[in-house]
Amino acid sequence: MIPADHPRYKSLVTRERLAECARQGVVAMEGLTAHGRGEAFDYLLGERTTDSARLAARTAAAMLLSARHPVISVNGNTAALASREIAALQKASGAIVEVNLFHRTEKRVAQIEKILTDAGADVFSGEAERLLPLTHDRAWCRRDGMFSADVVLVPLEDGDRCEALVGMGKQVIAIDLNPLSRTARKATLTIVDELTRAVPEITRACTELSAAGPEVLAPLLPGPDNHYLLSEAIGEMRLRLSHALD
Ligand code: PTJ
Repeated sequence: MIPADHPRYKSLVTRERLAECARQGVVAMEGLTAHGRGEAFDYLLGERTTDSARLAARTAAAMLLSARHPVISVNGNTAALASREIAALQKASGAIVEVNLFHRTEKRVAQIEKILTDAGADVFSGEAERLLPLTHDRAWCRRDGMFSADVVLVPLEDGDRCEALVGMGKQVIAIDLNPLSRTARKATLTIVDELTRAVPEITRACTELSAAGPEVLAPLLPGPDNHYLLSEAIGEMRLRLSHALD
């Protein structure tokens, strides 16, 4: 039992949720180490959404709303931490939600699809094929889902698939707390922010931009250069480190 007045309450509850989901097999054991890496970078960011991440989230919203066939890719960590937030983003953006796993088993795919459905998402399931140019199991996706997408949102990605999707001519939006990762550098647009802060931020922007009408979308695209967004995130971290002991 984690006491609600613990100074690291949110972080500890999040870990507890991930550990429980790992015991059930929803989160891969490797997903726990991936989370730990994310936490370390979030410390450096001050565990808050920065101005550059907010700009990236708004651009991501414009990309999703302007897309012909937008897809949100979901893995174990994302389902464990943000399934309700993903369902809300789907409603606001009109994107397809599809499960895509690095440590893929049919059992995990079914478990994650159920978590998403229970949270209110309309999950694109059905026959998966080995369609992406990758030697690992992230190659499995649906022909009318991710394979046909023009814009793909990939929270907590591995760099390989991000690179493969970009190589296929798709626009890739990554959410990754590590601005140095291959994913962050290979994506079309990277939101350097924590998943559970970034997804609602994109949803808010989708709702606001949809209400404002299509003429407001065009000036937001193609949006800031990804290199600029990463250097702003690194700058924030450097600044916090330089004042760490003040
Ligand atoms: O569920 P599966 O089988 O698809 O596997 C998922 C993992 C996460 C194990 C797989 O995609 C993986 O190995 O990912 P990586 O290569 O470790 O990359 C994960 C990235 O996400 C790292 O750069 C972390 O810094 C970042 N990260 C971790 N937790 C968060 C995060 N970024 C945003 N929000 C988080 N909560």
